[in-house]
Amino acid sequence: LKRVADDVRTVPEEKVTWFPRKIRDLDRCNHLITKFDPDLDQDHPGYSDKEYRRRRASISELAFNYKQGEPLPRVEYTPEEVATWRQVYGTLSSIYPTHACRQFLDGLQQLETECGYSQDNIPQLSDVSTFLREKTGFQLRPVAGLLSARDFLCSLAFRVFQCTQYIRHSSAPMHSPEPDCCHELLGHIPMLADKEFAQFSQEIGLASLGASDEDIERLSTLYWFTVEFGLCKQNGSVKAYGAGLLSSYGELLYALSNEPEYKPFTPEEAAVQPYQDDAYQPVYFVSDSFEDAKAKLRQFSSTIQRPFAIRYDPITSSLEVLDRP
Ligand code: HBI
Ligand code: FE
Repeated sequence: LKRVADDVRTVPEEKVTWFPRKIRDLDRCNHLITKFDPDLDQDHPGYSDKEYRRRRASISELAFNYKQGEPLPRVEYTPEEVATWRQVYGTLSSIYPTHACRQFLDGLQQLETECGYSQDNIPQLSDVSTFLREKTGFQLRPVAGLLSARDFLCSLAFRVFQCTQYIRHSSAPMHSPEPDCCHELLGHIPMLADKEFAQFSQEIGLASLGASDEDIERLSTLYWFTVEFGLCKQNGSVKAYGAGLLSSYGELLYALSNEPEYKPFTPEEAAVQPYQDDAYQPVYFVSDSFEDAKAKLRQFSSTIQRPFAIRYDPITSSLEVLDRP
């Protein structure tokens, strides 16, 4: 492998989709999918609540204006917002001990003792980011809503998790059609405090860089059935590690009942499994362990064809792009 000099490219540039090379490039990775946002989605619980929409827009504005390296914006949540959080936190916490995997429970406990997680406090992204950096090197950046799969995945390559900061509508504390801070802070963050899982997430991100649209589709489906809705075996029983499950009381109960279909996790199958993003999953994939999921994923990533290889440099948080021989 030799380094690709910028002036003597052997890879025809126009054939490869642009992708971020350094962490600051993530300032350009902010393309939103608006289909579930309350200004456009008539089924959003906040659709007819002007005040809610204004509030959500003002919190999203903080994310639109954010540039890599700036301090993460802090939000002073209203008593109504904290009450919504309290209800979500309290309800979910009651079933975590029986339904969540060990890594999640460990992470959440650390967040409670070290990072201000509690029913009465919506944690600030800034504090959570400091916490995660120390645990796994992950950091947060604020995002204004549901991001395109390509932009969402590529940030993971840099161990950056794009995190919404507004909260769901108070009329529907148990469900949000779009990601909100309950989904991110309760569903995703505890898992990102786990070293194995952090590495697993980064590897999906690295595999996405410069990938074709078809491969992005496969990777985001794979992400959906693992990071969002994955189950794993632990001490002989099945537990949840997916954030979509760990932030949804109804689906968490459903996923671990005897109703749904289970399949043993294989990336090849999970990457092409059809699903709807507004209903319970038709099937859940069960991994034997994280080690196992990661090994299988690594093998799968190597089947994604790219005319170059990529090396991540954690010291500079940047990518080296290498020619294939
Ligand atoms: N955007 N803000 C945000 N949060 C997510 O969890 C998220 C996203 N965009 C896409 C996505 N998740 C995934 O489901 C895959 O499409 C990559
Ligand atoms: Fe998510």
